[in-house]
Amino acid sequence: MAPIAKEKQRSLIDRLVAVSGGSYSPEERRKYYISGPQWAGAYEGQALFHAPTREPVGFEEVIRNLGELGVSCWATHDSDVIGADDLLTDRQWAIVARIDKALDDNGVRCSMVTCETFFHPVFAASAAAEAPEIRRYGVRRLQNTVDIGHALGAHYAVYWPGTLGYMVQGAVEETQMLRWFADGLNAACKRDIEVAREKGRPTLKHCLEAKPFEPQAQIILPSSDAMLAFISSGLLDHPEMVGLNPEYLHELMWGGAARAVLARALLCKKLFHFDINDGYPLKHDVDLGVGIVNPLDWLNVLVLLRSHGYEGPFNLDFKPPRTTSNYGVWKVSFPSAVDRFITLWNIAGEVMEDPVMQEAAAALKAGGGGAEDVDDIVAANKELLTLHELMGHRMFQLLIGQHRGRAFG
Ligand code: GLT
Ligand code: MN
Ligand code: MN
Repeated sequence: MAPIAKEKQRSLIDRLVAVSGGSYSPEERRKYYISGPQWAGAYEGQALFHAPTREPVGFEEVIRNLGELGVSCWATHDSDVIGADDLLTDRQWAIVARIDKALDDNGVRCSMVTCETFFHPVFAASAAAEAPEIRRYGVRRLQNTVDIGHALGAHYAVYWPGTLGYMVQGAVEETQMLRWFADGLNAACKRDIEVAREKGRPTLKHCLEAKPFEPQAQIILPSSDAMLAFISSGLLDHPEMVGLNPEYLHELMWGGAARAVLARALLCKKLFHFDINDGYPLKHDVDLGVGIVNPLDWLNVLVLLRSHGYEGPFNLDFKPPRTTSNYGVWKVSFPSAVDRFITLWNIAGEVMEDPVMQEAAAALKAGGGGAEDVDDIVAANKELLTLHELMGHRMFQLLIGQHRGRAFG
């Protein structure tokens, strides 16, 4: 093939996207509670060993593109949209007004706000650091994010505590740090109750998000389960307002089974919000688009969530790869992630109705019959238990459409 001239590359992308097909209309996409975070749309490709590969984009551009694609909601950190010098000043409200207008103009809602307590140097030792002035500043930022959330009509606040832990052991006392972390959350909930009352709005759902090993520190709340224990530790004034925002990849990162993590959160009634993406077990937080690495596992996750009536947001917390251009972020990254999600959601519905899956599950639960002696129990279930593997294969068939007659000659 001859080299593709620069000016022909976008039309090549457009043509191959069209030939690939399988995309949903913006109206169809809007039926789902999907949010696009500012930091995903604006991610420039930078990382510890990586320079940016894309140009900066502001919230107007992100919100406009989400509106055009049919992503119904937008989410942001306070500092994604308001510079450190403007935060906590009157100037921030002029920016909030511009955001509100952009949302309105593009038919997008703000679903979630999150306070950045990990990037700025003031949080080098976390927002629950020893010095009281750091913690006081952290509380002001948390409460201010609650105010911004109410001003923008959000229903969720997310907390990823970043370096809540230590790089060097010995200086930090973990129980104390956890108490200080709880103080911050308590202050956020208190402020929320006041503002919600003033505005006649429901309080926000406050969602903790775990990440096991990033950034370079020992994390003291490394997993969703650790956070569940923290919520019921007695340190929180309003544990009923606090739940989880698990992230699919963060659970894979520690070698967990995302579906089992979600099941535990569901049982505790703490699955408030869900960050959807993909990546590889026991590796870095690469944040690839949902379903691009582990579609079968994702199908299983969505079967669980559909069968338990999860109604919270699905937040596209992914990072378009460094090899994708600014144009590609909106032409390929976002629409393809949303469309894989919707397709997997629909296939999950087919799994739930599939007669093979239903009959196999029912047969396993029926067991082999009234044997009591241990050898008889083993014998009574021996053939039945082969159904586990058959069900796994059936999931694969459902994923690739063989149940609809797709065949390879
Ligand atoms: C950070 C993290 C994400 C969180 C964001 C919310 S911050 O980008 O890697 O998983 O969801 O604060
Ligand atoms: Mn996340
Ligand atoms: Mn991540």
